[in-house]
Amino acid sequence: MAFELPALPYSVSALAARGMCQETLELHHGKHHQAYVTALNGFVEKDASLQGETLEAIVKRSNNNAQMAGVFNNAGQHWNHILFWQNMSPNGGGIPGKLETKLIADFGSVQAFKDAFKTAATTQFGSGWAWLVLTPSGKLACTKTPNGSNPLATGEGRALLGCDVWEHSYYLDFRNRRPDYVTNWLDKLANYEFAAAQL
Ligand code: MN3
Repeated sequence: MAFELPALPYSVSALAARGMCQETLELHHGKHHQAYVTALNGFVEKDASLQGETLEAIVKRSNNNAQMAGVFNNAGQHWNHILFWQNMSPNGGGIPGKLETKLIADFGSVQAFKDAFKTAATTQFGSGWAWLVLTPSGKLACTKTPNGSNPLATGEGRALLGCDVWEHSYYLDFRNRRPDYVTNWLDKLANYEFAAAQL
């Protein structure tokens, strides 16, 4: 069974008032994410050993495998974007008490968490992702990965929030200003309800 582009959990114009315009979402979801899904399905069609495998299994198996770099890039990006759409909300930015308590316990303050996340996002050289993960030791941490990689591949923990810092994610709205995109993402777009539900 082929992999499919999931529908957005909101309309393409739903995030415009919060700093992500309709054109960004139309291109990012309808073109970029669709291209990863189409490419992944192309690899699966040509490799019987991938057929019937879950997306998670394909990401793990193709990680650090030079012969499967194309599979990994597209499977990783499909996994990352499925999470990314859920990681934003037209009512984003509000942090539920349960998550706020844990952020303060593990980072010292909500602002310290945001600073750490922003550092991860802005120091990722070139394309990639910034993450809030629940590490295997039970503590929250901010990490970053290049290109299509993710915490599932690196084993750094369960991804609670992932912010796409590829230029296609912010160039129409913020041009070259990645730090402004990330600050806005954390304050107005991030779906902390979703993150809290993963704890
Ligand atoms: Mn993207």
